[in-house]
Amino acid sequence: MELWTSPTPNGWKVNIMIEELIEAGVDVGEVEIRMIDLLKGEQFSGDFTERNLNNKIPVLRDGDLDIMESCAILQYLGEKYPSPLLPDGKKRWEVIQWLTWQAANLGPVFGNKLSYTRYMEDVPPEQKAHPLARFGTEALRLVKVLDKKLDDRDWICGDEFTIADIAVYPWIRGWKWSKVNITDYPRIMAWVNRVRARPAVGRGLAFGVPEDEIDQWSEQRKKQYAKSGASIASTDNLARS
Ligand SMILES: N[C@@H](CCC(=O)N[C@@H](CS)C(=O)NCC(=O)O)C(=O)O
Repeated sequence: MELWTSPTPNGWKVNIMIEELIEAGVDVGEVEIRMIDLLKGEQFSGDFTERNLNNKIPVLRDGDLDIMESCAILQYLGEKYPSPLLPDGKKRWEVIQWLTWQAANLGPVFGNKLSYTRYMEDVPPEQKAHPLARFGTEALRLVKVLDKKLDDRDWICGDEFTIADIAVYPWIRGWKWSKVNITDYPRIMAWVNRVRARPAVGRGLAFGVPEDEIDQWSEQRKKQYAKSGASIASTDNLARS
């Protein structure tokens, strides 16, 4: 398999999934990772567009099959390599619902909140006020939903860690960067620590980041991410596809 990706929340989901499968004893074979430089706009190259018309990482190639959308990739790998990460029967439908909840709600809302918080320095504050309030309020509503879901369980869908946890975690762990305050939710803070303590999650998060910066970026890396984020969020970039 080949993974075309970058060290970002949507990218890390797939690195974590591969490491979790390996941890579960699955032989996933050789996975060649190709780093896509989003600042240089490599997601708009002809090669990339052939694999993903939507011009966003991550993309997984397996034989002659190209799969875009991080949550579709998690489901694909979960089906290809059966494990508790994607359980069978009724439980599978709970996992698929929460995977879709992440893709349709948490990811876009946290992504927009992050963009207005960190990546739009050239936009006057009065123009950012409404989107910041809108996405900030909605992000906190989603945090409350997650908190309720974690009421009586260690993992989002019950006793087992699944691809739903993998999909949600990279966005929630970045709460300081997106300035969505989760500290009023001890159940979520405890879940974040539980997920982070998994050895495979640590290995997945190490993709593209020096080991001593996995949990705390240096000032230089923050600047690098801010620059890359600003270029991705710019309207010129959005008009390129
Ligand atoms: N819903 C997509 C979102 C993918 C996405 O937004 N990827 C970002 C990085 S986290 C990207 O490639 N951005 C480049 C761009 O927008 O030009 C998924 O989950 O895969």
